[in-house]
Amino acid sequence: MIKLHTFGPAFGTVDPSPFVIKAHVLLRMAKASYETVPADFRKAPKGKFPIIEDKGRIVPDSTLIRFYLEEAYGVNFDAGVSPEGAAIGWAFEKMCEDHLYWPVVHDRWMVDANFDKGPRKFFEKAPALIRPLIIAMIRRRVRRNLAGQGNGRYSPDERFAIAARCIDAIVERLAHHPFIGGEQPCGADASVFGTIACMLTPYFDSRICAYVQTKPALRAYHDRMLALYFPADEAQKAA
Ligand SMILES: N[C@@H](CCC(=O)N[C@@H](CS)C(=O)NCC(=O)O)C(=O)O
Repeated sequence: MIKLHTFGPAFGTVDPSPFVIKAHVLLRMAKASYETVPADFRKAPKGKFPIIEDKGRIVPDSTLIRFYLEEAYGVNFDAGVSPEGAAIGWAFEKMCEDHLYWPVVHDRWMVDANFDKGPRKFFEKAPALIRPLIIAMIRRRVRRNLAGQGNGRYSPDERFAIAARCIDAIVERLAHHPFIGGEQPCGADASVFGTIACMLTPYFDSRICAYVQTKPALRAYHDRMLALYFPADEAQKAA
């Protein structure tokens, strides 16, 4: 059985990482049987998650996991949409991963109150004596990553304005289609859903997430995806 390395569930979502949520959805779209195991950094060749283990192979990176499932299991994630829908979906996916992801990282890691109730929990198992050092080191690394990517160099208003434009683009697309590629879910929905799920959780105080939470279309999209791929969670929500 495929093993998916995860961090979650945490902070009101299936996983704190949108990329791990994406991998969950891809595996469910592929109807693969899989189990989750706690993220093991010693096994992560790129030092990031998700990774999957399958038949003695380790596959890192959510997009490479998709490619692997396509190749090894003959899954066509985009069978339900047109080539144009798949292309548009791909562009939205990469907008989510390479842009919208970063303000979320910023707000969780750089805002002290959010960090204290969120990512700080990841370090609870570190030895108490060196825990503050590890936390300071990792937070410095995240700050460097944010600056390297560029998002960390924006003022709060700039960061919000650009992210809000991305959110508006998703809302506009979903005003015309129930899913990002068209009438049926496609591979990109795994990623867009993961991003939106991480922004809909009210757990963190974040201006851009609060903006997402004002968009009924995004809540409806999230719930459609949840009903399709996480029916048990959907039932819990309704209860
Ligand atoms: N391109 C990667 C990105 C994955 C990624 O950034 N994962 C983050 C969690 S959201 C991670 O594992 N970070 C751990 C670290 O950087 O130490 C993918 O699509 O899987």
